[in-house]
Amino acid sequence: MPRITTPARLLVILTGLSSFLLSSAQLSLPNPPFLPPNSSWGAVPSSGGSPNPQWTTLLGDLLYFYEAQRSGKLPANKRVPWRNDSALEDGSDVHLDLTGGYYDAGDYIKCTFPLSFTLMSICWGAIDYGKGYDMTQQTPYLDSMLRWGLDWLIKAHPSSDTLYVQVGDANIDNEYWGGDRNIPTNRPSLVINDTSPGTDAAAAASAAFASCSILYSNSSSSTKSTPNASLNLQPASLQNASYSQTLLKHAEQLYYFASSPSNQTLYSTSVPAAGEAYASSSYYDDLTFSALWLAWAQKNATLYNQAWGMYENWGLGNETGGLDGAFNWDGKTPGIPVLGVQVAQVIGGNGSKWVGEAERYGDAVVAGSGKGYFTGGGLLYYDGDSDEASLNPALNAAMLLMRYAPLASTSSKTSAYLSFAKSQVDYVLGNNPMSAPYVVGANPNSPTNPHSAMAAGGQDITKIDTSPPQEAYVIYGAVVGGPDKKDNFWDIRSDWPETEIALDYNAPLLTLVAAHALNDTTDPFYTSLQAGEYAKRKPNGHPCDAVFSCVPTLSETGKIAMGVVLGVLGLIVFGLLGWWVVAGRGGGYSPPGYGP
Ligand SMILES: *[C@@H]1O[C@H](CO)[C@@H](O)[C@H](O)[C@H]1NC(C)=O
Ligand SMILES: *[C@@H]1O[C@H](CO)[C@@H](O)[C@H](O)[C@H]1NC(C)=O
Ligand SMILES: *[C@@H]1O[C@H](CO)[C@@H](O)[C@H](O)[C@H]1NC(C)=O
Ligand SMILES: *[C@@H]1O[C@H](CO)[C@@H](O)[C@H](O)[C@H]1NC(C)=O
Ligand SMILES: *[C@@H]1O[C@H](CO)[C@@H](O)[C@H](O)[C@H]1NC(C)=O
Ligand SMILES: *[C@@H]1O[C@H](CO)[C@@H](O)[C@H](O)[C@H]1NC(C)=O
Ligand SMILES: *[C@@H]1O[C@H](CO)[C@@H](O)[C@H](O)[C@H]1NC(C)=O
Ligand SMILES: *[C@@H]1O[C@H](CO)[C@@H](O)[C@H](O)[C@H]1NC(C)=O
Ligand SMILES: *[C@@H]1O[C@H](CO)[C@@H](O)[C@H](O)[C@H]1NC(C)=O
Ligand SMILES: *[C@@H]1O[C@H](CO)[C@@H](O)[C@H](O)[C@H]1NC(C)=O
Ligand SMILES: CC(=O)N[C@H]1CO[C@H](CO)[C@@H](O)[C@@H]1O
Repeated sequence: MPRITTPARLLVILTGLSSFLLSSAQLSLPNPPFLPPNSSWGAVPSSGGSPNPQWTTLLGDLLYFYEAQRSGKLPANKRVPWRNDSALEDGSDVHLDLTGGYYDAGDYIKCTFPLSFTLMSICWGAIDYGKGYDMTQQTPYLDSMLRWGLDWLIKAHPSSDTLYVQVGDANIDNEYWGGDRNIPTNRPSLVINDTSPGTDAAAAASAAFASCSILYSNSSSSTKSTPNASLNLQPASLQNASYSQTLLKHAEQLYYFASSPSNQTLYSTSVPAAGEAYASSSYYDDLTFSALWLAWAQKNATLYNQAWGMYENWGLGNETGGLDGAFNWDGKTPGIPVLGVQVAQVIGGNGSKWVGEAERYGDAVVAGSGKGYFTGGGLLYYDGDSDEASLNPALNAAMLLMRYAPLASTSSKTSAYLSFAKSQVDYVLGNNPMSAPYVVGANPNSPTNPHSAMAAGGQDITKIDTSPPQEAYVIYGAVVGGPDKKDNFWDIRSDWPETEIALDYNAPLLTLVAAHALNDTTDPFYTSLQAGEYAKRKPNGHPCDAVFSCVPTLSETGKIAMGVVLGVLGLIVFGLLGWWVVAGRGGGYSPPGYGP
């Protein structure tokens, strides 16, 4: 620890004071602060009540995670004791202040595209389930979380057609495994602009600004989007009209930048280095989604109608349009009709076409008949999208259908959507074949090896799993990637597809938990899980995924089993051949299993 001289002390006090003054623009934070209790607390059933103390704590933990991910100069009243100021030079390469914001995941890059999705998702949830934040006294932390992201996004958008899409180099970053005091300083600032445009990134940032602008506006007139007042859907109490206007201005500029006809291209095409971490596969979904958000923020019927036109012209409801796929930072299509129904109600438009699309999506999800299907343990799984971070597509679908449920055309759809949403939340909170709640620090069976360079406390990238044997810090409230498609989870620190943590992983659970906090007196599933349950079920070895390849090595028993299978197959083939000869079929021959 360096000796602090008196002038330096004064500087520390002054900096502390200025960050106090800055933070006074937001809601004042509770004193004493909310701090996560240790994991033992999550194994003690509560006595219920409203709000239920276990849901209250979980909501607090999920927000606390974002505080652990903060970049830049941290305020004097920071709650995560093991975090330090970091990346204080960000933006210096382009003579801008791009310090602040959030580290994306278990590493130290800052990525605008998934951050935008995260902020949009959280603001959407807080517009509708805001009472959950209010009742649990978490609204000041929600405000602080959102402003830490939005204030950075404002800095990243210094003029109408300029948006910084990434700070840091994914390749340099991938080679660094260590704490927040020695982050490699070569952190380029990557930008889109008129000559180097990015429709998807600009539209996604516009959606973040627009949705949060609605949340911050005095929205009693903006958010009347539920037919049923007893559902208690209302925004969190953090309104600030001038902040809302600022956010709206950024949303408008970015939407017009994104939708300018001559500037439509993927940001990963214009700025390939930024695409290495989060390249999106299409910008049609982003543009349509952001048109709806801006239509809501501006109460703009013209834009609302244009959004339907985009949806149709670009075939977003068609087979390749993404409606039967996952909702996430890349695929926004499933969110579009759900939002469309809400916007129709706010601006008095005809939402019946959106209702049809939303229910086509919702019915396929609950039946497992779209691209998503259910694992043996009951998790919604999309091959491809779920192979890395399996919980995220499931939670995003649950969030969408919970929100849509009260707007559904029949009460049986309402209850099917709600029970689907509950099943996914229960799974994530421990009602799964591993008996593992996938939120760090929530219960003794929670993961203890999240892939987070800053929480791990290691310095040696070749010894991620063993150095140190136990992670240095508990990154409370972090949702990990999740199990494989057989519901197996290994809790291996280097295995980022299963154990990494990320801004967008927490977002849908935050909304789902806010809804439980306002409306569920019974505990989250995990209070029924006592220490040692996961240890009993933890599989041996390692998963087969992007980190661990599984070249088949046959054990003796495996060879015997294979011999039996081959023998049986041989008999079947032999029998079929005989049948084929007897039946006098000619033409080609497809071995069993290779037919159309
Ligand atoms: C509203 O937000 C702005 C911008 O952050 C801030 O300057 C102002 O103090 C806030 N107003 C209130 C009443 O909190
Ligand atoms: C967890 O916290 C409780 C109460 O604060 C304390 O009694 C217990 O020893 C702690 N357990 C662990 C494992 O730190
Ligand atoms: C923050 O700094 C302290 C020393 O002041 C150090 O012990 C800790 O590990 C640092 N945190 C991280 C995440 O590197
Ligand atoms: C856009 O950004 C690129 C760097 O990525 C820069 O070379 C170019 O001059 C910028 N164009 C404008 C119009 O600012
Ligand atoms: C919001 O508007 C309602 C009436 O529509 C008013 O009663 C309330 O005071 C306003 N709140 C704020 C924070 O402006
Ligand atoms: C409103 O929702 C509540 C709770 O789900 C339900 O009991 C009630 O019947 C609903 N009312 C209408 C008019 O849909
Ligand atoms: C609250 O819970 C009840 C019973 O589970 C459910 O019918 C109702 O729709 C829920 N309300 C919200 C806003 O989710
Ligand atoms: C509504 O959207 C249209 C189309 O983008 C735009 O031309 C118009 O200025 C917007 N109206 C308002 C009030 O913002
Ligand atoms: C989407 O499907 C509709 C009807 O099935 C068809 O008319 C339209 O051409 C398709 N759009 C695209 C972009 O494929
Ligand atoms: C809404 O649109 C649908 C078809 O798109 C139409 O059948 C229905 O009559 C319209 N409803 C109203 C109230 O205009
Ligand atoms: C690459 C490209 O077409 N850039 C254009 C984007 O739009 C602005 C006007 O809005 C033009 O000036 C750029 O040439």
